[in-house]
Amino acid sequence: MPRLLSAVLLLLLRCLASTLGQYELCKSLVSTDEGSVWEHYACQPKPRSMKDFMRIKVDPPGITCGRPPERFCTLENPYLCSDECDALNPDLAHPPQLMQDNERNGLITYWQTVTWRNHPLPLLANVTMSWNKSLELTDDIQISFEYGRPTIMALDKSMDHGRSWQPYQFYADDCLDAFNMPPKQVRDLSPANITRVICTEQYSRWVGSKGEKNVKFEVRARFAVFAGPRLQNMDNLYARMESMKGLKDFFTFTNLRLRLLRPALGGTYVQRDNLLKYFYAISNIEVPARCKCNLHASQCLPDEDGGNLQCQCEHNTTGQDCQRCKKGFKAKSWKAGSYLPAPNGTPNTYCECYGHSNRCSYIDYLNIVTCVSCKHNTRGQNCQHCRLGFYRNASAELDDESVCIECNCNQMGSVHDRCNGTGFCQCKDGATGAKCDDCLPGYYWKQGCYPNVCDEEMLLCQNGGTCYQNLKCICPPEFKGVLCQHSRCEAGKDCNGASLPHPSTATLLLGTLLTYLLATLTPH
Ligand SMILES: *[C@@H]1O[C@H](CO)[C@@H](O)[C@H](O)[C@H]1NC(C)=O
Ligand SMILES: *[C@@H]1O[C@H](CO)[C@@H](O)[C@H](O)[C@H]1NC(C)=O
Ligand SMILES: *[C@@H]1O[C@H](CO)[C@@H](O)[C@H](O)[C@H]1NC(C)=O
Ligand SMILES: *[C@@H]1O[C@H](CO)[C@@H](O)[C@H](O)[C@H]1NC(C)=O
Ligand SMILES: *[C@@H]1O[C@H](CO)[C@@H](O)[C@H](O)[C@H]1NC(C)=O
Ligand SMILES: *[C@@H]1O[C@H](CO)[C@@H](O)[C@H](O)[C@H]1NC(C)=O
Ligand SMILES: [Ca+2]
Repeated sequence: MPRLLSAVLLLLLRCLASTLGQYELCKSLVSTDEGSVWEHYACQPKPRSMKDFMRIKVDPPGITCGRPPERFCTLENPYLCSDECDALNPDLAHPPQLMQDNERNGLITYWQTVTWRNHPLPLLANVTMSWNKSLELTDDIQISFEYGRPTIMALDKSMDHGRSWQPYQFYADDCLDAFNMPPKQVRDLSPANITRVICTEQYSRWVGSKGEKNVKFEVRARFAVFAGPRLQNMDNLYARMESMKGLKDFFTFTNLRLRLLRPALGGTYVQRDNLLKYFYAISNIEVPARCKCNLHASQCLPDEDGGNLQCQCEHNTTGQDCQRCKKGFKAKSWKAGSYLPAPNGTPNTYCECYGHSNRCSYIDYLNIVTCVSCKHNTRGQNCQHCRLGFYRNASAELDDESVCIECNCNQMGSVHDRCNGTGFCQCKDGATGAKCDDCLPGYYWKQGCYPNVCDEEMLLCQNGGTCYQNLKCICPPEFKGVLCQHSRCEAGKDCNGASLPHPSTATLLLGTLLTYLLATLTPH
């Protein structure tokens, strides 16, 4: 009964976990026959708007409008130049923080740059967003431009806190002209090249400054390639995250950078006589993401001092991204959790490969996660067994490189090259010893063990023969047979009439002849 009860409890718990949403629970107390124990699951924090935690920096210095105060015009009506930007007047200032504020009462607030007074020098601006935390995109990045979207811009990302950068997506009204790239859309991408960096013309063409304000980095459309159009099959996406190289990393970042390379032009060429209508203005940057906690935390909270996000690590891990083992838990190598197997994943506090592999893979039809390419002659789901032909070194830990010792079975003496848990090989008839390189009594070794032909006990050589290395009897000339048991003069044959092949026989005959001659010649 208690077993049934605990099974029911476990089932209830799993249901609860699934109503909570996937991977929201890191562990739970489960009753079993042995009392209450913790069950551990792969877990991740909920997505949220990361706008609230980003630090924004704009470059170059002086790019923000209003110092000194200036006028600007609109693209639709170039003669309407009544708008003003003044950094010192709160009602007319357009500082960078207006890209991340929470707008109220329908009042749109925006950061605005200086106008393109220096034409034909390009009007360039960088907007760099930093979080000091690894994040994973969960939905589209959306940048809202007032007064028209740029005709050329690039989105870059960094995964190492700004030390190195890589392009994320290019945007232009003419991709070939601006970046020498053919225009693409996410829907042109196949599952295999979904992480390709593309240039898109979708968000850069002139549609009127109020027509469409948003520029997106499409996350949802990329997820949909694996999870279906309504993202109904997230399990499939998560399975791909585990198996497809670079997929998880593609959505991971610590910093983003918008490089604004040419402002909206109103659908025509630059009109040099009115450069006050060319500038950039961004009202909002939406970055829906979750903290990357390597599937070891379900909470991610700002710390007290810096306001930096910090995973609340479980599974005896620690670090900003739960990327290390806690002190005292170093015996096991650290490992990220896995989304697999569905539905609860693996916290990987026990999907260990004992240091013999650094790759796990999901086997669909078995619904298990297993180590792949186990090294050091190990094998098994956790590289916890020795390969055939090897046995476990009893004095070595499982994560020792010399945990598996070669059986070294003698090829001639053993049935096959495998051995048992203590290194004993399986011997052929007559062979013995741990490696089967010895013979049992009554057998001799000659590329394997063969029954003795002769010996000093039971299989004695007869008629004066001598036993040579248990292999054969060396018989006196008159005898033959395996044990020299047959006389050469048997069955009434005339031994004397035989030819004289042997010098010793000749000597013998000569002796007999001499004796005979002497006997007849000597007078009695
Ligand atoms: C923007 O960032 C890029 C890449 O780091 C840099 O090469 C460029 O000079 C920056 N542009 C401005 C206007 O600061
Ligand atoms: C970034 O985060 C790390 C780890 O939480 C912290 O030690 C460091 O001071 C932070 N840096 C900044 C600039 O906030
Ligand atoms: C992605 O792959 C598909 C088919 O494999 C190909 O048609 C398409 O051009 C590729 N896209 C890019 C951007 O390379
Ligand atoms: C973490 O360490 C504690 C204390 O040793 C242990 O009881 C617990 O089972 C560990 N948790 C995991 C997920 O390994
Ligand atoms: C067995 O493991 C011990 C401890 O690591 C090591 O010193 C020893 O050499 C290993 N034995 C063999 C035969 O490899
Ligand atoms: C291996 O075989 C040897 C010899 O038959 C035996 O003494 C030993 O107990 C076996 N070891 C195991 C682990 O089966
Ligand atoms: Ca705003």
